Amino acid sequence: MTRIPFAVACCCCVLAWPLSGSAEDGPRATAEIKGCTDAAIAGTATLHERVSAEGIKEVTVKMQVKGLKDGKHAVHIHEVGKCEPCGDAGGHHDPGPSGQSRPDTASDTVPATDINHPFHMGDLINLDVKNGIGKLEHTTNRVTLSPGRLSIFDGDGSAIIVHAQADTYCDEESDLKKGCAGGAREACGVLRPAGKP
Ligand SMILES: [Cu+2]
Repeated sequence: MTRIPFAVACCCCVLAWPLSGSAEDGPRATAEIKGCTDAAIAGTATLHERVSAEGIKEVTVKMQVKGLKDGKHAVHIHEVGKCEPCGDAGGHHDPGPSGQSRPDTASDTVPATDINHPFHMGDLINLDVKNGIGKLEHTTNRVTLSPGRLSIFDGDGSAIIVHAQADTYCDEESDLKKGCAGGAREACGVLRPAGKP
């Protein structure tokens, strides 16, 4: 006689998500944030794409990170889904067609002619750290999680980087100088597709 395991019948229950979303709900992503060198830095980032009434894809980024110094820290989506070491995340996500991923070139004798910063597609806002807890919530329509030219899930993926200092949102027309986009890389997380929470 063949017996069917009793537990198999229950596994479908967890798939019954509450109907909190709408037809406009898009994909989600997440990243586990870790310090580049300091193991005390840790946190998470969650990203959620929605489609506006006009058909614009908007991605809400939420982050919480502990272990950073109080103050503001630059956050960007970088162009490669690698964090070990943090330098492997490359420049700022900026698929182009005329992208220049390096934000600050003041030390160059011949500056790049096409500096997009602070308008790289992956440029976000500063993480604000108070009493050791950093928080960020920001909605951008410069990137998508779904496939397309601005998708963070291109061939080599993307990572989210937290820098040691604030992004001054320096612009080549006025105030580019070394470190103005946040300076050293302090924490990093590889962005991965995620299901509903
Ligand atoms: Cu960055």
